Amino acid sequence: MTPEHLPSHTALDLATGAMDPERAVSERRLGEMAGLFQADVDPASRELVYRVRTIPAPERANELLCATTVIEPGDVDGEPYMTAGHFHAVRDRAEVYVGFAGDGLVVLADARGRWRCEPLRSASAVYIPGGWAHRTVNTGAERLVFLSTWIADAGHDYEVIRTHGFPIAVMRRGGRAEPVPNPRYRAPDPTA
Ligand code: S6P
Ligand code: ZN
Repeated sequence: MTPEHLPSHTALDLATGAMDPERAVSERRLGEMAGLFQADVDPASRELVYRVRTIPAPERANELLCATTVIEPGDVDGEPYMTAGHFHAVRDRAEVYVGFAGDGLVVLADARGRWRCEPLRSASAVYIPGGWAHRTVNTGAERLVFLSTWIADAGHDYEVIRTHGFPIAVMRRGGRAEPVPNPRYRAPDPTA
């Protein structure tokens, strides 16, 4: 029999993404992101790029997972700090992001190579349809904080993004962050 999942409450700190009660936190350091930025990064770098806190739920299609992400301000040779980016392992699983603080962009791409860039900031929501890979970029000078909620059996496929990249990269040019073509992008096989 499926175990019962009971209601719960979590207080959210909109400025920091912290949760009460505190939840499992995962951290991504710059060195672990070598190969994702346009420029080389020191694989030994322990600099914090982002932190994710997730409210636990059974990873079933009838449940929702929910997490806060906090991306630090910073950049690698003009490319702002960002998340690794992923497709959902179950490709058709959708997701919603709600911005709490800071300024950012969500870069989205599908297996056909179509892409979009949607703004993410306080009081904005970005809808991520199934089949669209997503990466969040902190284009501001402060922390970017947002909430995400997604179908709990979605899982994460980081490998396609690590090996193929996104069609565009976000770069700072003349004081503003904008999408530019990614010369290293390789379109994934949509039939795979
Ligand atoms: C999960 C959702 C977010 C990201 C988080 C970190 O489906 O999209 O919670 O996991 O923003 O990004 P990434 O690409 O490292 O998972
Ligand atoms: Zn996701």
